[in-house]
Amino acid sequence: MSFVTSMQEGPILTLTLNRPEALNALNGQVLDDLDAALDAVDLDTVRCLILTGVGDRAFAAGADIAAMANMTPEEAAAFSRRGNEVFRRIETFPLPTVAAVNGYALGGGCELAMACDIRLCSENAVFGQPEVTLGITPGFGGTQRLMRLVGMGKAKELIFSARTVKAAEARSMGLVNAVYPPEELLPAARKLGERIARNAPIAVRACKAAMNEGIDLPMDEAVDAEVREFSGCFETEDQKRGMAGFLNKQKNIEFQNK
Ligand code: CO8
Repeated sequence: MSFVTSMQEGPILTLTLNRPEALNALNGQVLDDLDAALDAVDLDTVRCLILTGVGDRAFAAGADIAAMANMTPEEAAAFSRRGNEVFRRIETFPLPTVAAVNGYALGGGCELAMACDIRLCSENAVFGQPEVTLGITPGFGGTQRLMRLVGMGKAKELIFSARTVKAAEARSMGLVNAVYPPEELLPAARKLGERIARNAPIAVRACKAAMNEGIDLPMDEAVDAEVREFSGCFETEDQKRGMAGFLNKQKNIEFQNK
């Protein structure tokens, strides 16, 4: 029995955290199941991953506090490393990822959403890094990704104060891209996924790689990453298909992922 369910509809694969009794809190098993679900992704047919939580209360209410309560510093380091490893795998996964945040995204839940490329949320979503109320720091990337997304000053305010933010404020600070009524969240995420899926898959992956790499580099090196990814597209059939299609005034070009 896995804590993560996978469902593929056409080019969209939805991974759903499925531990409702603990508001999808992340323990070692959930992290392993998420990792295994990524292992099983068919990169030939899937064009976009959606990550969400089961039910309408939580995306994930954090790392599992019961599992962490009696950890030694060594065990805590191993748990933090494992979470960071899986979340970094999501961040660098060779497909675009959309977090559909359907309720609480606290602590590790907020960190999981931030490891995705794009965040959409429902009107009842609540984001935050409440770790300091538990006597710990964020440990699955929160001290690093929140400031990259919303700026250092806002990130420090939220992490030091442990203040949670509702959907509208999360949107206004750029933590999420759009807010939907709960029943419209997954359809909106799928619609975005389908729109992405219509584009040349290798080019989309190359954009992700260039952007992920460039954000941590000085601009002169960052543009080198762009040159590499851009020129690499010219080895693909899809570049020829896309440009010939434009020149021939062809509509709805079907890309081959080649
Ligand atoms: N861990 C374990 N169990 C949880 C968690 C959690 N993070 N969140 C909720 N649950 C459980 C509750 O214990 C409860 O279980 P039970 O029914 O057996 O008592 C069940 O889920 C339902 O929760 P509530 O009854 O509390 O539901 P409410 O609607 O009253 O409240 C809240 C919802 C506000 C989300 C509340 O559950 C809450 O505050 N949860 C904890 C939020 C939090 O502090 N998250 C941060 C955790 S720390 C973290 O994520 C650090 C990540 C880095 C780790 C580094 C490793 C070393």
